Amino acid sequence: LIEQETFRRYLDDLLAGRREACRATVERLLAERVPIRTLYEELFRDSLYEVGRLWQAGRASVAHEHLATAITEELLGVVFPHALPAEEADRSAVVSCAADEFHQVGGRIVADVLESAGWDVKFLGANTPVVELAGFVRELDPDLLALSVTVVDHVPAAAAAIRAVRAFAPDLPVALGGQAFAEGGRELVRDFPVVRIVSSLEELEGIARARGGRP
Ligand code: B12
Repeated sequence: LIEQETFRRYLDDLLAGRREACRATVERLLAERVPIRTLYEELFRDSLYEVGRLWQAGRASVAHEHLATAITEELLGVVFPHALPAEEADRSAVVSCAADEFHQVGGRIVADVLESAGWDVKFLGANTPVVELAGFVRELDPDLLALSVTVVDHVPAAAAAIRAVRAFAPDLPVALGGQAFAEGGRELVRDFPVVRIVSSLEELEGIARARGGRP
């Protein structure tokens, strides 16, 4: 849905740190009524994936990657008011990254998608310690816990969080997602009940809209 040319220009602006130009592209796409999910996946996600490839190839520096991420996080805040729902779903979720996981953009998108489906969402961001996360879930008693994991080595920390939460909420549905599960992370959480690995925002929206909202 997003034209190649628009994407390339946005990526150039992002790597060069041209915040206003990036914002103008996003505002134009919003005005053209490009679906929010398309912006999340085809613009924000795919441009950062490309930044990652450039970085890995030595063609973008860590500073440029930080710049690109900072602009993206700012733009998520620009898009969010356009994603707000007409009615509330009377469901709540806690969304967090696993302990040690610093990649937080995906988790934030997940939080915004649930919120735009009418859910009441608390997003804890990157690197939430297991004990803190469990304590917060106990306090809030949400309908869903969603955990984001990017690096496969952090899947055991997500598993530890699920174990800690299971001690007082054995039936709480848990949704797991992020790049770690595209590459081997699945094996590490296979034996947990009521845990579902969700691989797309479309699937997440389906869960959010389903009656009862249980994965
Ligand atoms: C920005 C970035 C960073 C930033 C993050 C800052 C921040 N504020 O988030 C910083 C500098 C901290 C960083 C650090 C590191 N990074 Co980094 N980083 C990236 C980069 C360029 C973009 C990440 C991103 O935001 N992607 C865009 C988001 C939107 O995509 P996403 O997370 O996949 O989310 C989508 C889906 O997966 C899904 N989703 C995500 N979570 C969930 C959860 C649920 C429940 C659901 C339903 C869906 C879902 O929804 C999203 C929308 O579709 C990636 C490149 C890449 N491929 O992503 C590398 C990348 C992830 N990093 C990488 C590496 C190696 C590292 C470091 C180990 C580097 C180092 N040596 O220090 C450290 C690890 C730090 C840590 N402890 O976590 C590698 C990972 C390789 C691997 N296979 O493990 C990548 C792939 C780069 C590369 N090509 O090599 N990084």
